[in-house]
Amino acid sequence: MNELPAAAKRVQDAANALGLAVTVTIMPDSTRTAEEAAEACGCTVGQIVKSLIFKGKDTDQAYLFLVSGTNRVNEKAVAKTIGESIVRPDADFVRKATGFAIGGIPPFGHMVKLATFLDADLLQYETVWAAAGTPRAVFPVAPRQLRDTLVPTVIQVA
Ligand code: 5CA
Repeated sequence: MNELPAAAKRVQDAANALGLAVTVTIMPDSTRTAEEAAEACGCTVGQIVKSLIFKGKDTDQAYLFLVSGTNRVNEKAVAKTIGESIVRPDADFVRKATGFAIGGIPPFGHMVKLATFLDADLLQYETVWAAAGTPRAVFPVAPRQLRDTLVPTVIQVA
């Protein structure tokens, strides 16, 4: 078994603790953006899970959105679902809320359990790929498995 970088190992350990049977892989090329990840994983951009952190405008609470690589979160529409306006935080807020740097934010294994929303569009795929702690670490997973493990709020984000 190959040695994983510390941040990727934390994601693998978190998956194991959740009982989610996935294997974190280090790619030879960058998976920092959804486009790069799709290229590296040999899948479509839609099959890439973007793990996006938003910040509640009133509460400063961190919200995690697991979004298909081809979708953009409609912040106004989503505000209605969660009950407050959301804004994109800076990289520092993201690092503090998750314990990971942008480009490698995983869908779980954060410092604290985050309120989590899953893009319903991801559920159409057999397999999707998510970031696993570093800008070259990823894992494939059945989106239904991700949903059943994390029990997120499934929403239409776009
Ligand atoms: N590893 C890839 C594919 S899984 C990945 O993590 N993609 S991502 O989309 O989930 O993460 C990058 C996201 O971070 C982008 O959507 C981008 O909008 C956001 N981002 C990039 N730079 C900043 C920044 N300085 N502050 C806040 N958000 C940022």
